Amino acid sequence: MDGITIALSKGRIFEETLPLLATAGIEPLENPETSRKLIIPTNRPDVRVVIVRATDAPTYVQYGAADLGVAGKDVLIEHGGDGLYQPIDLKIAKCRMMVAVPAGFDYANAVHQGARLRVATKYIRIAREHFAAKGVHVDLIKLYGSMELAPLAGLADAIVDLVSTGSTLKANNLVAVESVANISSRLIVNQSALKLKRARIAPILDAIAQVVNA
Ligand code: PRT
Ligand code: MG
Repeated sequence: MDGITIALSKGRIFEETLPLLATAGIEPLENPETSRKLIIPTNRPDVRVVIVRATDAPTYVQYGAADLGVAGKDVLIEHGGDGLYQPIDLKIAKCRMMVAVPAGFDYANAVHQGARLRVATKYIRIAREHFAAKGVHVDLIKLYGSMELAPLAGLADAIVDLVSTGSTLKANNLVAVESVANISSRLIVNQSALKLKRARIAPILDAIAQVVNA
């Protein structure tokens, strides 16, 4: 496609990216929450939005199936940055990646004793680096969702997961015991698309950078 394709995931990223796109004069013509369409036209005939899973946005942009996209730093660290230019921290979809344990579990003492902890997470790479840097011995268990269940069901001693309001942890009788990283979403750009379509992409980046840094 000669125009511009933007990869977004449904939910908070789509919602919070909308006002940023609007400042660049781009308005999607349908809402992915109500439409089943995966390719959404915009008010600009040369710009379209493709709806992808949050974890797939870097892949679409890396291979050039989308020129631009938005992805959480959590997703970007796990994916790796290959072929991606990450010019703007959009400061949206903010949360923290935390270590959490069942209320009553003495995490500090377990770490102090040198216990080997079983940690369930979707974020194997981030968790491995975090615990290695602290010299904590862990067995990492890969999950694809509902991390909060793992300690309750006896699968793991701890989890590494994203926390925003904290109500999911609370509802499951878990407490956050350590911060791993502050997370927000980045604009990602295919490197060769930026060269080949610079005349069209650069003004979009400029408009977004201006509101984000205002
Ligand atoms: O939901 P789905 O399985 O389709 O995919 P996804 O979870 O990858 O996508 P989505 O849209 O939920 O998240 C997209 C991005 O939003 C993530 O990659 C993060 O960068 C960012 N983000 C910000 C969050 C949260 N806040 C967040 N709270 N992503 C997920 N959560 C989850 C968290 O995993 C936990 O289960 O919400 C729950 C905790 O929320 P609180 O408010 O109860 O603390
Ligand atoms: Mg989710």
